[in-house]
Amino acid sequence: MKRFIELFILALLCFASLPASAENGYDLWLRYRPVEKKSLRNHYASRFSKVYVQDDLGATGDAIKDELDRALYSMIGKHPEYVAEKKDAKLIISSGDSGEGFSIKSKPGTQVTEIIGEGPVGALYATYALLHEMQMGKLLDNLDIERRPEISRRVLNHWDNLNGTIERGYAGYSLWNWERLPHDIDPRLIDYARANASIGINGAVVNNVNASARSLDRDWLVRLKGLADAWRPYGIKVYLTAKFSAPIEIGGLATADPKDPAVAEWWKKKADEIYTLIPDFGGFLVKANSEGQPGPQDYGRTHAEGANMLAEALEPHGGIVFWRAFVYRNDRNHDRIVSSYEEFHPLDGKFNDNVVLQVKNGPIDFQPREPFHPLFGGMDQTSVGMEFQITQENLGHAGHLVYLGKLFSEVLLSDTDGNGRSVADVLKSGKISAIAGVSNIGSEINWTGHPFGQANWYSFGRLSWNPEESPEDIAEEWIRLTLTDDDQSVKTIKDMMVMSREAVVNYEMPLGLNHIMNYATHNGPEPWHHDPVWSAYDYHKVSCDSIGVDRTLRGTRATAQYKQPICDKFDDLSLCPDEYLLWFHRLPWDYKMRSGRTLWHELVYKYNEGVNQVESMISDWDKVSAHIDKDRHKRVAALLRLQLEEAKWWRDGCLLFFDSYARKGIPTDYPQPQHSLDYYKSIPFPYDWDGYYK
Ligand code: GCW
Repeated sequence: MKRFIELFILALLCFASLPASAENGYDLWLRYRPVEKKSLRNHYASRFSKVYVQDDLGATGDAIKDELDRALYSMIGKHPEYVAEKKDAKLIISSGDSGEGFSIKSKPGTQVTEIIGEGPVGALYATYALLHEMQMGKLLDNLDIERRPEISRRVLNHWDNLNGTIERGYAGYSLWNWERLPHDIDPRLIDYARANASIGINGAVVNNVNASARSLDRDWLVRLKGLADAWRPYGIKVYLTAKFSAPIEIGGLATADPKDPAVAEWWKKKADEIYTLIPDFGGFLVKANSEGQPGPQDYGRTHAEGANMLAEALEPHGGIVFWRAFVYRNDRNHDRIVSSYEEFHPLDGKFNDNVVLQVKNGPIDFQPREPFHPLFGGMDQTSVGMEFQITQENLGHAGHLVYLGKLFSEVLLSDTDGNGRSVADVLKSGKISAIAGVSNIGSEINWTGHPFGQANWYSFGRLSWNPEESPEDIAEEWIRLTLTDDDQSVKTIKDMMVMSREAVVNYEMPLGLNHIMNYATHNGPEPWHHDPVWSAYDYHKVSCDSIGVDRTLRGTRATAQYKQPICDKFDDLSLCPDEYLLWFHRLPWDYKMRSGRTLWHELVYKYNEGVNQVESMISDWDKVSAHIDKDRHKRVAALLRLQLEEAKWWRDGCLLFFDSYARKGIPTDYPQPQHSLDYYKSIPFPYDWDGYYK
């Protein structure tokens, strides 16, 4: 009988080693695929045969065991046996009182592996790291791993509304089942926590920055406690957005003036109430005086005065305030790019210690490529945190394959002062170091809509832990964990991913162009948008002889916001990299580029290069079909075809539009648009619910 069971398990394992015919992507990078090689299976089986987990690790200890159970059963068909004594164990897991760092060491000459976490969560992170080694097919003989996160707050920002919709979310509805919380913890909430813990994410702001004051009502706080309790074992703290006018809206006060003692008192009481329910509540994220949100300036107070009032309420409990720097004047005659620095730079040194200024990666708004925001390196006495956007608001939504690890890394490694002080160094040097990513997940079965959107969540977590990691290596690991282990396919897919970010820049907004997407949906080209309130013309300023915005010292002086020699690098045309050319400079159509082409010709070249890159992604994806499960292969193939169609829409719409000014014509050795400019202008924008589906 025993032999029969063994054969049966073996047959199952062999069967499982073929690309599965149906994978829906739900398991993310935690698929724990069966180990095919018998010798490796035996190697793992002996190393995990007896496991000691220090018994005071609490609920985190249970989470560790749960993960080991799942992973080992799935990978080698066996559950570990837990033993009470260290001396009997092959795997020893213990930890100190607190902290996220850990070590994993093989004991020389034995089959014993020892994990030591600084705290229980460190031990959990180590467990994921050990399972990661196994998923990558490594032997566990010579492990000598020591890790500690470089940035302390690694947080997802969910722009989830209380009614379940998600602002700029393209993967379904919110996962928070408020109506049944705190009683019913949907298993997805635990899988969400597992996924985050496996990549070191340790916080979640659960509601939209365009906030509803109601989320601070006791009603909601009680529900929030359900999430906090469920996620605590995984090291994830909950945060809330705080609407500045809440004292009026739900507190019954006549004002929200931060200098009014009754207002400050209201926030103090609110903080006390929250911490009674959730003792480790992370704090508040605030969008103030931005895009119509209320804020301290409504009362003639500064951002610092507003932030500090909230910070004082949270401080006795150890909470912090993320105060967003995303502000701009609603004035078309004022260059939006310079607004946020102008507003916040004078406030350097005025924020309390438990305030982090949360700054978007670039000075406009999550464009396919932006130079780093000059507040990184420009606020030496303030903790400055990063805000990336994982959801692809301006990069094809969940319809386009765009690997953002490249974008994140490009920004994090940008030199802020010519001496190699990178944006990542700036983040790390804050009293509180912090990095946030606007999440791309929702209720879709595979979490992110596009199967490759998972790689963006994954790479955000990995780079938050260690901003210096190579995005190429991260991509490769994600592919091996998530899609396939076939070496040739891994290489092909990795090349596609690495190129994909450049592709979207090329077919949407090359050479530093920006903000020329559709006004409402932010998907699809609309460089022609022009109305009294908002105009794409302010961002490209196209005319018959030139294009681009002069943001040099002779123009809007955006370059002056950077330290030297970075200022010169952007300001001096002979130094400015091509990718930021039209961001900082206004140039004639016949301007000679480094390539030898004219500016107009270069634009044609770049838009076409983007389309060609998507075409080559399609043929590359075709090549790996034998090594990817059918369902996911088919879905990505279909999405790539959509991406190609939309890339051509961008290329042809933008080139025809710009040429209606330049009047140069598209050189005959490039594909010619199939339709007129009017046709491209008339294409309805997907997701424009109001305009299209009414
Ligand atoms: O890019 C813009 C988005 C808004 C968003 C805003 C912000 C949450 O289009 O949807 O609002 O940025 O970051 O506050």
